[in-house]
Amino acid sequence: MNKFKRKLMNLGLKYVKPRIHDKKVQHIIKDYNLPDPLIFQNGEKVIDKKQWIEKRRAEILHLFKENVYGKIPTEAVETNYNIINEDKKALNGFATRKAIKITFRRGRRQIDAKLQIYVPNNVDRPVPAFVGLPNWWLGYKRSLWPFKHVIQRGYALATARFGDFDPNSDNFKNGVHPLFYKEGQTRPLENEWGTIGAWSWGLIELMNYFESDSDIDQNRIAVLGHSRMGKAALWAGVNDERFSIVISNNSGCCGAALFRRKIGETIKMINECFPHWLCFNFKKYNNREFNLPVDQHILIALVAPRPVYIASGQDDIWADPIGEFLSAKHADPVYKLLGTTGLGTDKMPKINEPIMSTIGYHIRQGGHKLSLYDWHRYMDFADLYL
Ligand code: GTR
Repeated sequence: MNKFKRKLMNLGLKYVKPRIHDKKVQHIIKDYNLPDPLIFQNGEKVIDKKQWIEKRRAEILHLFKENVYGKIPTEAVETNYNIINEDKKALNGFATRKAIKITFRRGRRQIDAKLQIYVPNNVDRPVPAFVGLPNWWLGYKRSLWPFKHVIQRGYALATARFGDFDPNSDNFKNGVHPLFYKEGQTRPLENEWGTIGAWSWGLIELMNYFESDSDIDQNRIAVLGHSRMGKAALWAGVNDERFSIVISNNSGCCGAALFRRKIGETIKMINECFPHWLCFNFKKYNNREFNLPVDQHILIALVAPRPVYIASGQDDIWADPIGEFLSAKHADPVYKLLGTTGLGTDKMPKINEPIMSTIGYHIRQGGHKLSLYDWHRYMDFADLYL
C-alpha cells in the first residue's frame, strides 16, 4: 500500500481515484459551487478593473489571511546582510557563488538565515533570478535545483534554508514567530501565520535583500516552490507584488488545488497531519469546504495580472492535478478583466504539452517531484515574461 493510501486509511477515509482527463470531472464546476472572484461578499458584481484593484482584491486577501494562511506580520525587522563567502569561479567559472548571512533582529530576539546565490558570469548585470526554498533539508530527494542549467540559461538562482525561517515544528519557538510575539505570547493567534506563512515571510525577506544586491534585477524575480514550498511560494507571491512571476509546482491542497473537489489531500487531512501549517481558524473548515468563503482559484487570481505558472504531475494524485488545473482555469476571468491573455483555453492540456499564456500550466509524466522538465518549462516561461 502506498503512503497516500495509508494516510487516508489512518484518517478513516476511502481512496477515490481521480480520473485525469475525464471530461466529466473537469467540467462539473457547478457542483463545486465555487465562489466567484468577481462578486463581492455583499453580492455585488465587480464591474471593472479599477474595482478589482482597489476593492475586491483587498477583500479577498483579507479572507485568505483570516481563514486560511493567517496574517504575515508587516512590522519592520532590523536586518543585516553579511557576505560570508564569494567564489567568482564557481561551476567551472560559469558563475559567481555568494553566501550571505542575514540577521533578523527585533527587540532582544534574533534569528539568522543563510542565503546562497549563483549569478551567471559573462552576462550583463543585473540579471533576472529564480528564488526559492528547496525542500532538501527534509531529507527530501524529489526537489531538484539544477544550478548549472539555470546559469546556462542566463538566470541567477537564489536559495535559502526553509528551516532558518521555520523548522516545521508545531511549537512555534524555533523560527521567526517569536520575533513578533507580543509580551507573554507563545504561539500565533487564531488568525495569525503558521509555518507556511513563516516560509512565505522568508521569501519576502529575500526579495528585500535583492534590493541591495546590484547583481540581481529586483524587477525580474520569479519565486518558485515545490509541494509545501509551492504553497509558500504562492502565498509569498500574493502578499508581495514585487515578485514578477509566481511558480507553484505540485502544490496540491492549500497550494493550487481546489478545496471543494475533495480529491487527494483535504482540509481535514492537512490540518490533522500538519496542524501548524495554516492558521488556527482554518481548522473550522475541516469537512466544511463549502463554508469557506474562498477557494484556490481565487488565490491564483490574486497574482493577476502578473504571470503565474502552475504545474502538476500525472501520478501525483495526492495533489489533485485536475484540481490544480481548474484553479488556473477559474482564475482566468480575473486575468481577462485585467487585460491579459489569462489561461487562453478552458481545456486541460495533454501530458507534457505546456500552456504558456499569462497563466501557465503543464501536466507532466510522473509523480510528485520538481524535475528538470519542470525547470526548463519555467525558464521558457521566464524567457517570455521576465
Ligand atoms: C505531504 C503533504 C502535502 C505536501 C507534501 C510535500 O505530506 O501532505 O501537502 O506538501 O507533503 O511537501 O512534499
